[in-house]
Amino acid sequence: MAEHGPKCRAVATSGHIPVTRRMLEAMPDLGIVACSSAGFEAFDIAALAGRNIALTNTSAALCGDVADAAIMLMLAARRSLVSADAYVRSGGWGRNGMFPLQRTIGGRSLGIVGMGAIGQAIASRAAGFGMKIGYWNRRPRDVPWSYHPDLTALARNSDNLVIAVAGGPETRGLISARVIEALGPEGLLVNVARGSVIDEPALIAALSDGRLGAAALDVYAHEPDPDPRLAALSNVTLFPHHASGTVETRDAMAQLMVDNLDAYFAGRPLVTPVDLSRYL
Ligand code: 8YV
Repeated sequence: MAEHGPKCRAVATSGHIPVTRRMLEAMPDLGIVACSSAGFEAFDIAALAGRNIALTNTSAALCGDVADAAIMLMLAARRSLVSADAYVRSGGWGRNGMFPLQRTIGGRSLGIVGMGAIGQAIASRAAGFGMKIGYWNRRPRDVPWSYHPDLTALARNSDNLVIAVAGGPETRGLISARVIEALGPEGLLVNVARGSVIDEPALIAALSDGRLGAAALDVYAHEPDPDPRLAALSNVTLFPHHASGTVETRDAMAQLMVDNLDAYFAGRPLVTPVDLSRYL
């Protein structure tokens, strides 16, 4: 950094790699950090804002596939896709009793935690399944779904709860033991946001003793080595932080990062700038 930093005007990176104050100090001419991910909780936002360095991200490119993955996880958990697949492969179909009946999602309630672009994409898909949709957000949004200012009450009134908020200190542990308890023994918790949003020890305890029905997780407190107790639970469906992992979306994310850099160097308005003041 000491050698090359002074020549850098832009940084292209992923949100999972820290951008620290010390790194920024080594780049006195830096004008933009173009992030290839939606999340950027590893970045020192105060240090970026203090220097007026622009930040761009790619949530606009991935919300469709992440919303699809949330619905996929909800259906996979509710319809026992993983154990059904194992059941057919085992050759035991029709020999060891019937495969158990599952729970429908049509007409059931869905609580969405976070009504940004991803939350809205999840809601419009869930509406197609005839689900009753409520949401929690820091403030109400101009959407046709019912707003619940109290997250615990939303969980209590939801059969399924999907997390779609940004990570970072503001949402750390938002899905607390109390919220998990409110979702209850028939409830399903789906997380396509960040592992840090859930109190994971409380989640594991509730899943283990039946106080929470099931969980379907794309993200974990520890990646890529999630708590092994999660993999040991039959009421958990696991996905390897891959909600945006399609050829089309990863291409679109990379292209959006490049488009932002092009705009910056051409002196045009950035395509997807992040309003840093929202994160200070
Ligand atoms: C990917 C994500 O895991 O964009 C994000 O914030 O968490 C995911 O889309 C990641 O960006 C790929 O590196």
